Amino acid sequence: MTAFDTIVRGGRVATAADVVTCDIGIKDGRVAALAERLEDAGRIIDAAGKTVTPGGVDGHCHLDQPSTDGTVAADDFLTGTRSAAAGGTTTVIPFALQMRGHSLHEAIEDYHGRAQGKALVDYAFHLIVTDPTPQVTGQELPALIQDGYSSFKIYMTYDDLMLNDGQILDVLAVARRHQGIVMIHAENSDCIGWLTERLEEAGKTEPRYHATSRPRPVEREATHRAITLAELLDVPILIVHVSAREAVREIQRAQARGLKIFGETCPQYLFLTEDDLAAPGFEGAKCICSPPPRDKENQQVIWDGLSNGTFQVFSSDHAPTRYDDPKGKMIRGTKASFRWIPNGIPGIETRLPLLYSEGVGKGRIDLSTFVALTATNAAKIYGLYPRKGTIAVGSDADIVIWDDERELTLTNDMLHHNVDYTPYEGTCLKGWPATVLCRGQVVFEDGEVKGQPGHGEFLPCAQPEKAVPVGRPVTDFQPA
Ligand code: DUC
Ligand code: ZN
Ligand code: ZN
Repeated sequence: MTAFDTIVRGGRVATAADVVTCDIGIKDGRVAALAERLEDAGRIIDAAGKTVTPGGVDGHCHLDQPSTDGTVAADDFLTGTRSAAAGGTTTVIPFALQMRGHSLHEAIEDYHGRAQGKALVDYAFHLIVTDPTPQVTGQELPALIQDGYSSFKIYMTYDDLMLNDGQILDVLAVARRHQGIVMIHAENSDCIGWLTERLEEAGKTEPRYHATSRPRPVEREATHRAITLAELLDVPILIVHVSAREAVREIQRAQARGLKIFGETCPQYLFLTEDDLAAPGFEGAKCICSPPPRDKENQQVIWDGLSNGTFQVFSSDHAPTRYDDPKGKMIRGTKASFRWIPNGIPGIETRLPLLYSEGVGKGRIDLSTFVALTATNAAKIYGLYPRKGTIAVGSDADIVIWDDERELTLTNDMLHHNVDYTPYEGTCLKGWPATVLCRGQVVFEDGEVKGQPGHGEFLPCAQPEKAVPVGRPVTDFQPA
């Protein structure tokens, strides 16, 4: 019997707090020791000169999620978690969607079935609440929070998902009373509907008009309203996939007033613009997501929000539909109005490498901020910390060893999802995961997925950690 199953030797080990050079001793899937030098293991992985970070926690992705328009999600729990592992993500938190007229328990049961035996990495579930009946808010939700489903997303847009303000307050009240965390998709539905009709009347139906139909004030208004509702009940919320600079300012203003408002953003708002939706022919459909990508100046505001503490979480919002597929982006043909094109882009595998290369590599954020944004804060907010999101004695041995010197041009061929494109095709990056461990097992190594379907375990989520920092002084914040 060896003291350790595996030792990761001599890496530059980064957590959200520190960067130290040390050995990591792994036993029974957990970190058993951190020390200058450890001996006696079945396997030694040489990480000398390499950066070592906690496995990523993707706090927002959609896997095998049914939709009401007939489109089919391209990734299920097998292909989605295979892609996650290859990109350094060892915990995913997709959504169990409540269909209107159905219970939350039905959604949970359905999702466990979808994940069972398929996942290569660990997973938890957020709920999507679309029908907050008295039974749901009075009984189901409080019980589910206790059972490990402590986060729930609600929508302010999409006809089949959205809640009105009274319903949002009902859900926020449950979160306050039972210490759940509500994630809010903030866009003003009526404005989008009105603008969409005007655009269609004018014959402006190509993919690029998706962005025109969801301009930045539409996001700002809903963000402001969501914050107001949370303030009324004095309850923390997390605004998901923040894209517009005006929404960023609303969050900063709220944080500066001492409100516990968390912000999440995604790679698409750093690397894409609305011009990508204007690609020739129907190609712009590949980059349709909501909220839409904005302009170049806006990208800088999102970078600033990552470095100055406005955003706590950097997620993929991986929402995979194939492009050249009658059940995908082309469901209504290439002449259909933008309104019918399924929203969402793939990104579960590219999330970490994009931020590592362009954020850490280019000096926009430091390594500990990278770890906080991609792993630690999501683990804290969703009640998985310190089991997930850090490298500490007792934590799961979820570890990424980076090949810091690898230079590559991203192509869809090298990715492991089941989508026929990546919006980041041709992007030049430096740094890619060399070895990825999930609970001590190698799930990705030397460009090959080594993980086994079924290795991934379901993780019940505790109530959110209160210790996630928000409202740090924002240096570029100017009160309007
Ligand atoms: N927007 C969402 O709200 N969900 C999935 C994809 C998208 O673009
Ligand atoms: Zn959303
Ligand atoms: Zn989403």
